[in-house]
Amino acid sequence: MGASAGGPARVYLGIGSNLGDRLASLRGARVRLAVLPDTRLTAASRIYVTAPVGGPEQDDYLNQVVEIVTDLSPRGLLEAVGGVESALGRERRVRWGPRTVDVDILWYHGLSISDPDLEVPHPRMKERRFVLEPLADLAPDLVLPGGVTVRAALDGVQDQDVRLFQADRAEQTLSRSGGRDMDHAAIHAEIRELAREKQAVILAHNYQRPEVQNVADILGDSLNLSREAAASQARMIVFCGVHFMAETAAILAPDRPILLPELRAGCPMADMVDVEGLRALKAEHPGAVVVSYVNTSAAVKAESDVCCTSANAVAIVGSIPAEKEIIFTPDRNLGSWAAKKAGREMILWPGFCPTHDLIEVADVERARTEHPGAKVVVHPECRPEVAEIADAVESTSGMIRFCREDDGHEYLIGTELGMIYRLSQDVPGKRFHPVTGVSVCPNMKLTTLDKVLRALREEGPVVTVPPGIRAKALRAVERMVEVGP
Ligand code: GSY
Repeated sequence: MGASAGGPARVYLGIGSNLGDRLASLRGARVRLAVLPDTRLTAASRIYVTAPVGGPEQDDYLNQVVEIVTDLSPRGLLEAVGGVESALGRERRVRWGPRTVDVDILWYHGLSISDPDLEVPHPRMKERRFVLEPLADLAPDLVLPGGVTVRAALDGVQDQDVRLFQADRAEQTLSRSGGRDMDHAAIHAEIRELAREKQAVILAHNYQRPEVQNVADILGDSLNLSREAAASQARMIVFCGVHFMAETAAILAPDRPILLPELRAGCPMADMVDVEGLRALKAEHPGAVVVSYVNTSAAVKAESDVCCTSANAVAIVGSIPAEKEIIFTPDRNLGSWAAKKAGREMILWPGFCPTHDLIEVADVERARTEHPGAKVVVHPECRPEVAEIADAVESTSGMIRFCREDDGHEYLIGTELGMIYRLSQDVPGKRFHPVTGVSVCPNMKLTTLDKVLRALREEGPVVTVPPGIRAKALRAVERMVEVGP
């Protein structure tokens, strides 16, 4: 358990190296820290070249500070950090002298510990520019013992020799492997650094690759993320998801660039409904209310009366006056589930999500045999006969809530596979299995860490929505919000 009863602890670690391939040692330390149990590496400072403080004549150090968020206790972390040091060839704890790597716990969630082998905050950090300079990259306003901030403490140590490490590290590491097989932790650190420099917020959908989920500031479903985009103070928004999601963010946050790291990441279900076809259906049913799932293009939203999500579809459908006809687009599965729950008949557009529609009753039955006692939780984008035999039908955010609050321990999840990772992170201590391993959305998986880094560097590709369409689409989204969350 971390320091705070309320959640994981934020920790700053100082990494130094002045022996062997110093850059590789820093990278190795970041990689290993990022994969410690119950730990996320959330930021990394720039790297500094620093003259050795104390000891015999020796090479300059490379120094860096990283931020992690961890559930490990201070002692658990100390032990884990020792393991990282030994794995990187740190042989013994010499007080002064060359070392392949040295990892110090500088600050642990504001805790104050004074034991012989563990002192936090680090007792000498206020006097060491090689610590303060990189720490100021991440947390200049962090208050150190004595009430002084990192920024203020730096003023007192300006005489020490500390230079920024000059090489363009991202360029170097990317070109080494052509950008393909670069390790996740290193690129993660580069992304976090650039996001901080550029004041960008990174949003990732629950179906994204685990390493993309790990690098994000905020995770969620498409509408939550778009709302976060609108509420955020960030200068730019990196949307790790598919095209209609970035469009929805652009509808709600038109004043900031919305970057979609992979422009080809589309949604086949959203593409199944087009403006002309919808207009033709509306002409056949004049007076019908058009309810469109957020998984539609901005142009289709602009043709719709009200939007819905998988979490609020039943409420939206139920809010429409009984005498009105309803056209529901584009998902026939979500539509028929919402119609049944709300007790309404609807004209269903014949679209579907190929990833969810692949899940069959036989898959549920097989999974139940393999995991007797596990509860089946499926997404309403699944076929009606699959939803029918499930223990619960929930949106992605609903799945997290359900599995957290439910008294069971094991669940079979019928949705895109990324959700298994999301659930295992958000609902620790319970077991999650996919109903079938085939539920992979190839579009969601197009976004990689390399592409997130490139999007941040190039500040593109940017997704925009023409103002005329945006105004109409916004009206449909706002109507949804008026009905409820
Ligand atoms: O305390 C960490 C190891 N170390 C360092 C260091 O990381 N940087 C600099 N500049 N000098 C150091 N002397 C020691 S010991």
